[in-house]
Amino acid sequence: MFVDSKTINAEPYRIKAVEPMRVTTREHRQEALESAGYNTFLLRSEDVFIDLLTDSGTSAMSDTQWAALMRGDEAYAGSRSFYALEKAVQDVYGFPYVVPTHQGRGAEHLISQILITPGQYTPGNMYFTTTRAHQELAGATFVDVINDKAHDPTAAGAFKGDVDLGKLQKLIDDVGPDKIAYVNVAVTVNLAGGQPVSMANLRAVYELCHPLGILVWSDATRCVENAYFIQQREPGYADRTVAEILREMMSYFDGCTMSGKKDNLVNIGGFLAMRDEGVLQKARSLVVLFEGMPSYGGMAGRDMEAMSVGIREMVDDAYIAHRVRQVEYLGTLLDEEGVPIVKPIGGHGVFLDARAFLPHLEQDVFPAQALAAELYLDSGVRSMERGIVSAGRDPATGDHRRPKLELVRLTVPRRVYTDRHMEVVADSVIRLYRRRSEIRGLAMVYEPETLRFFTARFAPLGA
Ligand code: PM9
Repeated sequence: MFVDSKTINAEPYRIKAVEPMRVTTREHRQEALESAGYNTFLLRSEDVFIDLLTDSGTSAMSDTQWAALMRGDEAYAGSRSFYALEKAVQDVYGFPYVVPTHQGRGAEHLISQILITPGQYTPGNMYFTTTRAHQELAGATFVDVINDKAHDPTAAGAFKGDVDLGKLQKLIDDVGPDKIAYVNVAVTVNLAGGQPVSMANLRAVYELCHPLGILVWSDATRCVENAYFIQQREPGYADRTVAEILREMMSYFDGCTMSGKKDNLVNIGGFLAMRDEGVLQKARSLVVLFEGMPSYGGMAGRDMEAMSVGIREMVDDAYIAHRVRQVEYLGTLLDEEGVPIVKPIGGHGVFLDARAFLPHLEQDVFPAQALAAELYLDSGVRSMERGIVSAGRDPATGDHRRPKLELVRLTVPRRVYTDRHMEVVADSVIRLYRRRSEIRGLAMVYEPETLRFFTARFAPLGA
């Protein structure tokens, strides 16, 4: 029988090794949740059934990547594996210079230290936790210049990650180009629900900034998913390969930071890539201080080797189409039952709109955190809060930042789970939605100073 690969989203790979998962009882999960302080980050993974905490470092590597590990050159300096990585980045992203880092935030740290003079501004299309933290550490003030639709979970739009050129222009007029350290454009936008940026918008940002001498950098962490959305949605790109689209996207940037743990299909690693030799020299002197030699930057040779293979695999059209369509499948199952989710469905996960899911809970009792805890309790599915807890506190006022988006992210790891797992997840979320009025808020009982979402602890509020 003819099988139509456009309607049946079959995995474009066979499974060669399996990792058993543990089904637990509700009593066991209750205990585990209490000892984790109702924070899904603090659960032990062996207590989790389906782990949708993150798509970061959770990908399944291919047989070619596992084979590449054995080719890893662990020389302290001048490793062959570095040159394999450098060549892959040059070929696929188009940047001539590469500095490896242990993961994405290592690259964010270096570029923030290099490009920011204290007192400057770093506009971006919505904040990301680690990115903003490093910008603030270097003395910058982040300014959100994403279009308004991105803050509205129900607004339609093919490219809800687009920069609002009016907002960016206004900031430039208000503070002057010299006060802008660089513009940081994330593709896709994680905290907006994995929403993509259009090619037209990337081009327009570049055309606005370059004549003024303002640098434009990219957080390219999920740029392949973004390229796929451009192929599917933007006029003129349907016949272009994802690889071609990605090269064009990157041509509008002076450089990028990259968490290799996502698109690059590896479990650890990252890099900084750029066109300017001056920035390269500064990055090389800083990387020695914070990460390691410029030819390994905190990564083992074997990890650089596997990453160089992952960079080439990630632009396979069949792979990326399957990956994004699997996320869409999960979102559609929920949407069909009326569960409020961020729409359109993004590239790396489905985001539950906790405000609409739990309208009886004020944002200060952490509805998304409470929903993530409840989902774990119901089925052992682990998700992540992306709302008031993740947003942290305003350094100037000390008060909570209260983002419009109060979300629970169901993040789908790459090449790991099947559609049957997606059905189990959807089933549990739908069950919770039907008894949503019973879900209670939380109180924060321990709050660390930075990036509090990783280690904060909570307790349930009384009935
Ligand atoms: N993202 C995520 O789960 C990892 C944990 S949350 C801090 O989504 C972007 C867009 C990311 C990202 C990590 C990083 C940092 C930068 N930009 O985790 O340091 O989504 O490799 O990358 C996580 P590293």
